[in-house]
Amino acid sequence: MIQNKEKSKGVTVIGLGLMGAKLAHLLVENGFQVTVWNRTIEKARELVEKGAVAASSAAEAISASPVIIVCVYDYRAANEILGAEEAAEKLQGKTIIQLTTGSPQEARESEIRERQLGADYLDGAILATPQQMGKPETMILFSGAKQVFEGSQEILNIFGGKIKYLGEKVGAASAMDLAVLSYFYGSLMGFFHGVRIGEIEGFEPTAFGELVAESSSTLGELIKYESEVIEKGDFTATESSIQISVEAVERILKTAQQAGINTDLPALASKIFQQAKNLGYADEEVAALIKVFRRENNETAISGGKNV
Ligand code: FVH
Repeated sequence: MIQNKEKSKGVTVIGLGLMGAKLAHLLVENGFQVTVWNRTIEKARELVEKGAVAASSAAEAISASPVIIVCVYDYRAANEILGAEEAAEKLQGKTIIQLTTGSPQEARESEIRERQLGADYLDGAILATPQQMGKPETMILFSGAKQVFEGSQEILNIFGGKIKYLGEKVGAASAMDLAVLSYFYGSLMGFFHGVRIGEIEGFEPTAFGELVAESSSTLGELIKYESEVIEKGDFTATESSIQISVEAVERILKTAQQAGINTDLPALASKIFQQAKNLGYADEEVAALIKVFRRENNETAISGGKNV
């Protein structure tokens, strides 16, 4: 249980968009003394009605609390806010918890800049939507100074049950966030193609959506196994060979071509698997596809060029 003195120290939230507002609401609901600022201050109204204090400027909001949570559209916006002269001079001795989505390089640059202004800095990446926040399964990744992470636990635990610290390399949280999003968007492209296959065969999208949801843990286990194969570097076929997948993606591509539906996804998958076959990995475990992704001039190899 958070001691009242911890809560009374207060927290500032900068950015009251869909996510920032949710973070502020969670803090208010858990008894913290919350100061908020947003470029469009009207967004603070509901929070003020619940007991938050709306600062008239970002500088005033920074002055109000020892911990500053930033959750705005991108790092450019964050840097504009924190870098404005009157705000920057208030950062001395503060702890900045950056929850805006960014790149590992932006995280590294931010840590340097904020430390130069005398602030502690922690970089975070939220792997959930606003409505999923504050739940036991909500995952947020953090990286940066371990001492700052440990000192912020009471606040961070308000936002979710799976608070993961990835180490002192401050770009780690953003890197893993981008990796998770790569997997997410790749799966999403596969999902949309699957919906189209279902639709041409008379299935509603929800029928397919339920199948995906029910099979997600099995798929997750396979992905985890293949990650272990990649790490070991022994690509002896044990679960599923690349050749099996070459055939499978060809079948998906042919089905799409015959049905006259969008072929972008299966065409891309087929190109990459064919490249693996061209490189002689057909009889290896499907994880061997990583060797294609690790190559440089992919285009030459994909087109079956000599340089393979
Ligand atoms: N929403 C989600 O599902 C995702 C989940 C994963 C993490 N993201 C990241 O969280 C950051 C904020 O996202 P958001 O959903 O709150 O975004 P919006 O609702 O669009 O609100 C954007 C806020 O940023 C402010 N803002 C934008 N540009 C500026 C600027 N130049 N100067 C000052 N503030 C700026 C904007 O202010 P206003 O338009 O209300 O005046 C909003 O407060 C984001 O990095 C996600 O990737 C959320």
